[in-house]
Amino acid sequence: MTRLGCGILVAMSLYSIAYGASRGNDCSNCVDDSLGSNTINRWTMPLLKLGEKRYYLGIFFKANWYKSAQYCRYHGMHLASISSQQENDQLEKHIRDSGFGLEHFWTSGTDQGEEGHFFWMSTGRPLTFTNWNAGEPNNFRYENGEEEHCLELWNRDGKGLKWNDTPCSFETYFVCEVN
Ligand SMILES: [Ca+2]
Ligand SMILES: [Ca+2]
Repeated sequence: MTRLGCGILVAMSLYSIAYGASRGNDCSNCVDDSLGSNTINRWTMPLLKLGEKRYYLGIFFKANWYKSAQYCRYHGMHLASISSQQENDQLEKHIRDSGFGLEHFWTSGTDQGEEGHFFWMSTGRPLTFTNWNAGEPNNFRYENGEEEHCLELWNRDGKGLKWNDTPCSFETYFVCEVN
């Protein structure tokens, strides 16, 4: 056997030992096999199940909307979409209970495709339920010419995590979801 072939065999054996040993560990809060081949996520992504969905709060680093979306996709998820008051309230409570109620969080909402027409990038669907803060979305234009096209959750005035359109280049926390 070639050195390379031997190396692959050893790597595969180690993988199956590690994988096999962990199979007995029922990880109900983790991304499962059906989400793709990236099974390493089974043990690394703490997800919380709320209703039909499981959520991951991206609270260990801040990133712009694109990088946040990429991070969620890499881990078999999408940036979150919010389709009902109940879903909104559950997610808000989860964020607040986690101690991050005063932070900003990206969702998958955006009107980059057509100004003023927001949709959820995660599902391709237009917004059916909305929870905009007063005066939002205002598509504010900044000095550098950038306008607001990405939907964040933000407790702007102490009235809860309402929706706001903000520049997609803004770096903040984010919420990933998986069904
Ligand atoms: Ca906009
Ligand atoms: Ca705004």
